[in-house]
Amino acid sequence: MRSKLAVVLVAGVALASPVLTSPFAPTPHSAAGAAAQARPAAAKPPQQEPLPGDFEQKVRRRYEQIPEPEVTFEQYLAFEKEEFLRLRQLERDRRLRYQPAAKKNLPGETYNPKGGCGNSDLETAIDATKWHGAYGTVPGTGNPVFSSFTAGITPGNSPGPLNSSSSRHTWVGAGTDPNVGIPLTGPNASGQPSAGAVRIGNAANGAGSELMSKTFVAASTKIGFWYAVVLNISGHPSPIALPSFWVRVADANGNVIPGAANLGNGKDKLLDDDPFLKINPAHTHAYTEWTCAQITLPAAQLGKTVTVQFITEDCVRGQHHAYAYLDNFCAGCPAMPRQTSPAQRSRHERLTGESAPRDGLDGRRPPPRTSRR
Ligand SMILES: [Ca+2]
Repeated sequence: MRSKLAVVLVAGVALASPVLTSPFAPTPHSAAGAAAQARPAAAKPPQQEPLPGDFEQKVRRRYEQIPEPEVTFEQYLAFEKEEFLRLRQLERDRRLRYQPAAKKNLPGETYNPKGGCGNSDLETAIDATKWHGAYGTVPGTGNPVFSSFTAGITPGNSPGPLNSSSSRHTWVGAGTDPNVGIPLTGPNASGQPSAGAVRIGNAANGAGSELMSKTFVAASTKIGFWYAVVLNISGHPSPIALPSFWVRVADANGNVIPGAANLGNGKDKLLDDDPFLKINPAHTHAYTEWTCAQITLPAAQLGKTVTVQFITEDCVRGQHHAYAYLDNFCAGCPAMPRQTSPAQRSRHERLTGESAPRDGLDGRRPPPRTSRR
């Protein structure tokens, strides 16, 4: 299994305390430090170079300090090894790093920064000249460090099994999700499931994070898109430990544009304990049906470079996955009720302790949340 737990783990190589002992612990990410420890004199490809002699010993020491490990030591070790090698490779070749606003093309991609709405319906394939892809891991802080992500759309248009950790950005045709029974593709103009979409992330564990993004010059302040989210119910109390889907809209400097994205809960992020998510009969996954959401840019962003990132994050403790489907980028959203009912607000406030938005729930009904695991 590929390491998705790894930033957390490899960060531990350079840190005195193991990140996984607490999802609240700060997790400075040090690919450079990890790579420096591992770099031998021989000029072999990074994957073929030996691991440090005490690698497994250190991993075991960190593993034994995890109060409630959610993976076996063998899984933990495999995660760490793979992530160590990934970061070592990134350190050797910086062109492999995810650079959302890069002016130079990335290896294997001929990305056009003015791609904008190109390949937005994803009907036949993912066009790697119109999308950026990347993957990494979720550190203990819960905040992915995108500069530590490896660029590329994988496997893209090749088969990508849902349960494979290597299926990070997978083109999917019409079908049904095996975990929650929703269509794999967003609606076409007739309102029926379309011929193709993309699945971001997978149903494998390991604290992985995947993203797809577009960087373009904003020609409109309104950008609609369709998404469906499937989040493995973690039962964890910490917001940063929860599987999530995040739509991050950033300006030309990479800073989040506040309030630009609203996933229907008044926020740009959905966590697995959001009371407005549906729950599958097996109570293993929280999910949304296909939903249209809209990005609203400030007028000051017109004519400027904007990056929209669709990000899935597994739980940082390593056992619970997150994935999402995306379709119809740049589509307009049909008119939908934007008023939240008093009953919805009441339930939201009772379950979350937070004030419920009055205009952002899109008529979604809070599901029963009496059984979690
Ligand atoms: Ca489609």
